[in-house]
Amino acid sequence: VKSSVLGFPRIGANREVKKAVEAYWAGKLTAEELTKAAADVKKASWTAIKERGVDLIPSGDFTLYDHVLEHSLSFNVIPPRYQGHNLSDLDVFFAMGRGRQAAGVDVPASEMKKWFDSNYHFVVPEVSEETDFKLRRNHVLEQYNEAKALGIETRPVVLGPISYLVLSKAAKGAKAGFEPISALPKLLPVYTELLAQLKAAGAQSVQVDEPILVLDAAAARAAEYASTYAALVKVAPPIVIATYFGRLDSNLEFAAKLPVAGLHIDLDRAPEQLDATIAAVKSTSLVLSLGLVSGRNIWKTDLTAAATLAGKAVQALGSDRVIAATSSSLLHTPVTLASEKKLTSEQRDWFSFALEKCAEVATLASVLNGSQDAKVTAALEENKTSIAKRREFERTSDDAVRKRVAAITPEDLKRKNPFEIRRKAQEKLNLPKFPTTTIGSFPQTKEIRQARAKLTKGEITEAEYDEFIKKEIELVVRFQEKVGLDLLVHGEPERNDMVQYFGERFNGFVFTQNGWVQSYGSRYVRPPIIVSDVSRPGPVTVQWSSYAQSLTSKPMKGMLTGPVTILNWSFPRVDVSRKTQSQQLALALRDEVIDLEKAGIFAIQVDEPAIREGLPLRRVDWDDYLTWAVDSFRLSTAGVEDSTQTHSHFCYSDFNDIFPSIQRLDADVISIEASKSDMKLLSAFQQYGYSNSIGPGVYDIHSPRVPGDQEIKDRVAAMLELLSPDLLFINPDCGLKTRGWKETEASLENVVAAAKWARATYA
Ligand code: THG
Ligand code: ZN
Repeated sequence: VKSSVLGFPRIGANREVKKAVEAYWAGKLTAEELTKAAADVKKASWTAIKERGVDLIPSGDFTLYDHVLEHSLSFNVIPPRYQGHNLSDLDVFFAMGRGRQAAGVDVPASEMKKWFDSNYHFVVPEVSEETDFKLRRNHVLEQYNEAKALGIETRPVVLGPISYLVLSKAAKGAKAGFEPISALPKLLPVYTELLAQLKAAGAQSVQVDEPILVLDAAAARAAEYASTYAALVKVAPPIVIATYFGRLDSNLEFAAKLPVAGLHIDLDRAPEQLDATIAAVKSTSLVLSLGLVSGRNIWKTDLTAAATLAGKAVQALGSDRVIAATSSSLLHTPVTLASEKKLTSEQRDWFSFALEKCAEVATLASVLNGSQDAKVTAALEENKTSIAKRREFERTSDDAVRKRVAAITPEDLKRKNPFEIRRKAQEKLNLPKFPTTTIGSFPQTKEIRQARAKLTKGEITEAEYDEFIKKEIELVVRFQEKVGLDLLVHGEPERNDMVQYFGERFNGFVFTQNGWVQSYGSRYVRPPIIVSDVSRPGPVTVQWSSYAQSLTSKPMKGMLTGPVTILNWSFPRVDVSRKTQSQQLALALRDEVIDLEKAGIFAIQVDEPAIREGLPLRRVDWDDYLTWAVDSFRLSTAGVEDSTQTHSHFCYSDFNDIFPSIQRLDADVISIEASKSDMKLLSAFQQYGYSNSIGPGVYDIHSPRVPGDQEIKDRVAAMLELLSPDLLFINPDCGLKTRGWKETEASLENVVAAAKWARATYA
């Protein structure tokens, strides 16, 4: 039994890659210096993985921005707008990832999408009939050779051709109905060359990721899989096809017949697929790679249980045909527990970050090989003790919380009256027709970040920090009054991250100091960890919202992050269902909502940007998730009077799948990111007959560009073709925290002008 890791975080133990990349963008680092910084991180990772005793060490998965984008550059899948600017390949790469606006070049970023059900975003490849596929470079080979030069033999990782194309979208100029997968015959020679080069360089095997095999959509691709891999195995090193984040289900039948050397399955997400997989591969020569150590969560693996599970495969197939592996790439976990100085020893003993997971797979393989090595035995014993202690802790539940969850009734999920009646009651807010508002956050300036850093370091007192925050809030309120917005917000200067902020103030969470996980490009998040029952020790946002309200006669909107989003962007506990954790969060938030109302805040927004991302990968699992997810949102918001207006906000979302659920949330007002997807999304809302108020974003805040006055009016006019003038709110498409003040002011002035124009035109 060999041990393997499917991929490793590429951010560096101390966010070296973020720092280097951003310095390069700022012109403070040369391309050579950036390459050197990247090389140092790769070397440190490979060395550390090797030291942990892992047999199959990944290479080719490193990137300065996104691994899917690396493939696009290697395959010459470069949309024409990024070509002909005389840029280096490195700059073409970054231009595709984040856009480029300098020296006569003005190109927007490519679209990003969520990577399956994770909080990682990949850059969507754009393919058309015109795409000139060729092996422009071989980033996998480069990294393989780089490791080899350091004396480290690795197993290169490449995203498989079918997953690559299924994750692609048709480029703008493509013929109507063009499907990227139709380009497979043109892409195949590129993979042939890439893999042949790896073989020539001496790679002993290669990991080819085909994560779409866990989707329903792959069922229609059986023939393509068979012919593609029949061709690739002829030239490639032995191929292990990696699937992750879910179960193969019916796709197992054809996947197990592929003429490759091995198949990897995720037993963290879907342990139930082991028996069927063993049965399917038994009569073949396939090696089975078992994803036993979670790549998506940070809990220590129960090595004894994992060894028992894997033992079935060893028994059935023999130890030569089994690999003990991480369930997926470790990209979704922080680098190492070694950086955490503030966890208690009890807490530290529960967790395992990427490097600790490497040691786990190595130990597992040794155990499965029957090793009598004292170190292995000791590691296994130590693990047993840790797991037993955690189990013991899990029994210390919060009875009050448990009782409250058990006592939730259908009535708790219902507002007092239907929307039509609530709408009348909400006239007390005195909002004009076409009310203007924002999504909640205002620019997080350097000064705000510095003040927070000073507080963390103890350089200023809590009281001094609070004074600073109050001044910021006042600034934001005065600004909104001056610009003429109708429904105001306090701007959220006190928040670091919309999830972390609440986690830090609720019981049941633990925080890391350095547990960064890449979200996209150079943007990282530090997911809180849910370790026990969740409750709210006291009001969290009420003091800020009421202070803001005290400054103005206009209505102030309270701002909360919803239960499903807090859950999806945290590391959840695994001893209690996600549904239960979501209900506990919902109850904590419900109390906050009611406290805001008591404090005189009569518009309250509960954001759920991650509700779509949490949708299960298999359609048969949707209903269950959507039921508890929507119920949790309702539980958090339904405790208010008819006259209190509830809002919610969604972004990064493909709503088409979940319209009935959006309606069932029954928020009085929703704001959505619609400015990019033209009006298609809105016509879907119209067709679906969405009945509550809606604020489709009138401009894209993800770019510093200021939308023109007329441009916004045109958008509003187009929206009014599809939506009732009585229900339309006018707002940007997302929070403004990543924007600067200057463009924010100019843009919002145009938003207000458009609303005034609409009031006059549609009076
Ligand atoms: N919070 C969390 N997850 C998210 C978002 C979020 N996932 C989706 C989307 N929003 C991702 N967007 C961002 C945008 C900005 C940043 C991170 C994710 C960001 N991060 C800071 C950085 O990398 O410098 C660190 C922030 C901090 O200090 O905490 O700016 O909003 N959970
Ligand atoms: Zn948003």
